[in-house]
Amino acid sequence: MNQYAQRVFDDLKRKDASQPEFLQAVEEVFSSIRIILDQHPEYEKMAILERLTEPERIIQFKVPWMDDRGQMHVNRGYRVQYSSVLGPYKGGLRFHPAVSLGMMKFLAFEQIFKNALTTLPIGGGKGGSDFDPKGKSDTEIMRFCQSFMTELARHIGPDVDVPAGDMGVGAREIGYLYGQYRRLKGVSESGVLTGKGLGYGGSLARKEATGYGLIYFVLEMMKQHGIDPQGQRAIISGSGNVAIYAAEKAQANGIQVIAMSDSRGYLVDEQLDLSVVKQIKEQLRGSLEQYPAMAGHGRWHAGSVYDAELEADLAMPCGTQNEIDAVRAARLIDHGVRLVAEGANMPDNNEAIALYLQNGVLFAPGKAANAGGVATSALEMSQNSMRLFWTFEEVDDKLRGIMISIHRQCEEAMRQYDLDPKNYVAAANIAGVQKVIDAMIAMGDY
Ligand code: NDP
Ligand code: 2IT
Repeated sequence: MNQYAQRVFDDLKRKDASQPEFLQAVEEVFSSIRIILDQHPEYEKMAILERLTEPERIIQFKVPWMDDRGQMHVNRGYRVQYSSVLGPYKGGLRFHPAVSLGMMKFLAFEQIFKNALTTLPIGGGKGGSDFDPKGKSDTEIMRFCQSFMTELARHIGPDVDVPAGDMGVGAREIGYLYGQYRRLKGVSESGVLTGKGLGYGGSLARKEATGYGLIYFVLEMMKQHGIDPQGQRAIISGSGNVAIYAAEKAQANGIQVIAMSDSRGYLVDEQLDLSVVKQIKEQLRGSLEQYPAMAGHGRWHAGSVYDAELEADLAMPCGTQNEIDAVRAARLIDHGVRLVAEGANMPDNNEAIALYLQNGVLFAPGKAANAGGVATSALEMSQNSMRLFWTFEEVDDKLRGIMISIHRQCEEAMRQYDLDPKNYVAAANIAGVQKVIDAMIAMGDY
């Protein structure tokens, strides 16, 4: 970090001491962009880093809801409208008991630069609630979503702020949220949310987009570095929306997925049957623990897949943040992992990333590798504005093109700044941040 970045970071550490994930995300970005800060000493007088790190607006609200037994509950709702420099605030909603303001800020901060890399006109935002969807009935989920939207509706709009899904929020929740928005506003503004069902304004390929996009990016990395995907062994953590469709596209390209996980444990299976994983997670909303009995093969273990001794070539963490620390990263490297690509947001901590780079592991950060989801959300917005639908192939082709373009932007930053060609983290941060800074300066005192 250069002196200016260190001063701004120290100030944030003081002001946001209770937001460790946010500070971690800022530290990763500030450390990566040293080279552009050194080349632009004028940025300090312009307070560029202060302007980048201060959210435009934070909304926190009360979400009261009634369970099926008539008991009332209150959860906390958030929407962090971080940056509208490049377009309407855009980013998902997370429903998870660990949600806090610091978590929302880290996710919204990451989203700004991820969205910039897509080259589509979207700013950065994120929201959610500490509501735990696990074990809730469908009617409880519906009442919660309706109450959440009752407050959120006044703050969003197709040209203002466009939420979507994230952990714990999928098509079912988006449907309930969208229904409530329409009733409150009395207008058909389908572009106000993305990830909608196909019958009411959703886009084909949005469900698959983050996972497929991750693999399109990984295939570009492999092509660039002379690796044949056929027969590569992969660990994919998580078994939610991102993990499932990453596994599907990986298998379609000859990559063998040997392990997947969830919040309770992990599954190891050399003959992984993804249709059983889909059935457990998308229909039964259950645990991978059920897999061996249903599939007739595979082994279930409690704990983290990153504490297992598994021989693999690739790791694609698609579960949650900070799954991999230095000890787990060292274990992956010792067991043969040569490429790590983040489907989740910030699943590797900064010490893990440093170890990958020291050991010549190809590393793609989430803001580049998982940008396919939000990019396809922006394609959903385009279709809504045009009032038409593209075919699956049309959307998928555009998604692939966007992921290839993000890879190209990373390569260009590597060339321009003479970076280590395995260091996609510096390249992605430089490319994403520079776009936001340039637009911010062009528009005056943003
Ligand atoms: P889902 O809720 O669909 O799935 C999350 C998965 O992670 C579940 O399998 C869950 O287990 C697992 N998980 C949760 N906590 C842990 C833990 N502590 N250890 C191991 N696994 C855990 O969410 P998504 O797939 O949508 O999101 C996954 C990640 O990808 C998040 O970081 C999200 O921010 C990011 N992301 C999502 C995008 C999207 O379009 N959805 C786009 C870009 C990034 P269980 O099934 O037991 O709950
Ligand atoms: O982290 C992410 O990029 C998402 N959860 C997707 C956001 C979106 O608006 O589609």
